[in-house]
Amino acid sequence: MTPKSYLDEETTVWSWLATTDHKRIGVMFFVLTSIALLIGGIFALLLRLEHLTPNYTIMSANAYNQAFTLHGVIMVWFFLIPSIPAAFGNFFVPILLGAQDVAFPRLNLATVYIYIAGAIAIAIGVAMGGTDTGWTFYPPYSSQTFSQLLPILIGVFILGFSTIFTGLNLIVTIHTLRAKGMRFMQMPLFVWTMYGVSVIQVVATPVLGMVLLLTTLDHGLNWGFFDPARGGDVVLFQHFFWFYSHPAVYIMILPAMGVVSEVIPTFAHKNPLSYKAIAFSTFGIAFVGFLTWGHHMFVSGMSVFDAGVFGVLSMFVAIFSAIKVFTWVGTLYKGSVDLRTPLVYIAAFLFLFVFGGMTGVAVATTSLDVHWTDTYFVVAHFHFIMVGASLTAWLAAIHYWWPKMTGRMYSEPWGIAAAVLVFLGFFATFFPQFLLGNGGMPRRYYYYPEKFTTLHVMSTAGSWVLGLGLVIALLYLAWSLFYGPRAPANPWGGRTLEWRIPSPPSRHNFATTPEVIQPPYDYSHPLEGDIHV
Ligand code: HEM
Ligand SMILES: [Cu+2]
Repeated sequence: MTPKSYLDEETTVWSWLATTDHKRIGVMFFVLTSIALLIGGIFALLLRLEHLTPNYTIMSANAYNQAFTLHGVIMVWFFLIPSIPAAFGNFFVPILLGAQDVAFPRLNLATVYIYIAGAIAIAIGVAMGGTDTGWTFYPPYSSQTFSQLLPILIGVFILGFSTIFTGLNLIVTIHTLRAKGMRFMQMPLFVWTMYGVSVIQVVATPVLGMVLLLTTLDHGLNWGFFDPARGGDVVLFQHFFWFYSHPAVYIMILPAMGVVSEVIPTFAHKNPLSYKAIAFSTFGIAFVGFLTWGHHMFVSGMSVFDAGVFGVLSMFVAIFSAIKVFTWVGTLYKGSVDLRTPLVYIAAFLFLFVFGGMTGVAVATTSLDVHWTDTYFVVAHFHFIMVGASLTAWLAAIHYWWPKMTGRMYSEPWGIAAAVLVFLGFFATFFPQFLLGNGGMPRRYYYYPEKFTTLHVMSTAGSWVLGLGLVIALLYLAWSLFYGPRAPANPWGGRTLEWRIPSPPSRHNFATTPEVIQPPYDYSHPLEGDIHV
């Protein structure tokens, strides 16, 4: 008799709340981060609606400041950072390694509750009146604002531990729980990016914790770490904050790159053009990512020499990213390409990531950045990467692994329709923002001059199309949960280990520990190759 699936084995609420199954924890994170996306998305739509006209449209200037602060805090820390590692990383890394669970299952469960505790602190802050500093919490404003900053700082501080423990767990899992015979160079590429991202999570997040703590002391107890009048240094905050937050943008993009590296070989039915190039460039990005934080501070008074060094180092990230892009495109080239929903999202990813990355190189050029910094140009740059690339890859991951996680198929025509709407809506929302920024529209401003109206209206209309695409995806996925056709074990003809076990998998994934003697992607052999499961 085949064992029951992880969904059917026990069905009580308690069996979920107290589970140590990495798959159920992954599903819980998927639900929690999706709720965060929904809330952050509603804020985004309201912000865009406010900018439909140059003056008051739906909210006061104060409410606008609060809305963009919460939008940023929720999207960065509650959605983007955990969205792939804590949900899909938790669910799939052990399976891709041939393991039964992560190394520390109870610590894994704790990360869920730490996340929820952080979210509760934020909710308390909002109930007390919210804050208006922006997600970057820059002093001196953050030391002096009368808004309710403390609960927000504490919420993000708590959440950081969830990120650190997820990273720790995945690192130990990758080192100790690989299947018999699986050497490092036989790990699937998604696992490599999870390894890189986990290292960043463990090394960088404590620096965020520290700077949040110092800001809490400055704001709450009137200490003076960042106050020059008392011997403090206001720019020191920016160094600490970006020492974390630049690597953090790679916490958001590396997992997306891992998804791309899985989806492309499966739907091109072809081995990655160079497994080593994709695996090693991950570490190039992770390492150089720690040396570039100063590019956020070109106008903070740093020397021309320092700015030049940070600018050039930043461009190395683009080299490693380009290695990946060429390898992915080379994998697709002459493959037998099956254009299904996940691959449509990946096509959008490739276009938008290259676009966003190129504008990254542009803003890393000091002389240009002096003109663009703190304008909508920067807003457009990072949304091209964080939404155009990371969110798009997250959507690809949902569709790619949906049959495995839920045991159901979704509607392919609806999937493709939603993907096209998401792409068009995204482009219409954010492309005009490059033009706005270049024309001189500053970020985080409530009022704007009449001459910017057309571009702002285009951007707002785009946000409705993007929102519509996401709502359609939500609807047909929810429908598929109950009425979708049953998924076979391997609907796409994938080669990695998750496709060798039933959909959905059983509680311990594998009946016997698999032995792996093949490289992870071996399209030169017929499907039932030499992997013994
Ligand atoms: C080719 C690689 C990249 C380069 C050279 C680059 C460069 C830059 C530079 C110079 C800035 C500062 C602009 C300014 O404030 O005036 C910036 C801002 C930003 N970038 Fe990138 N970037 C790259 C990729 C990425 C990626 C992959 C992400 C996210 C996943 C990202 C997210 C951000 C964010 C969030 C900000 C602005 C944060 C803020 O001020 O609120 N960038 N980037
Ligand atoms: Cu940066």
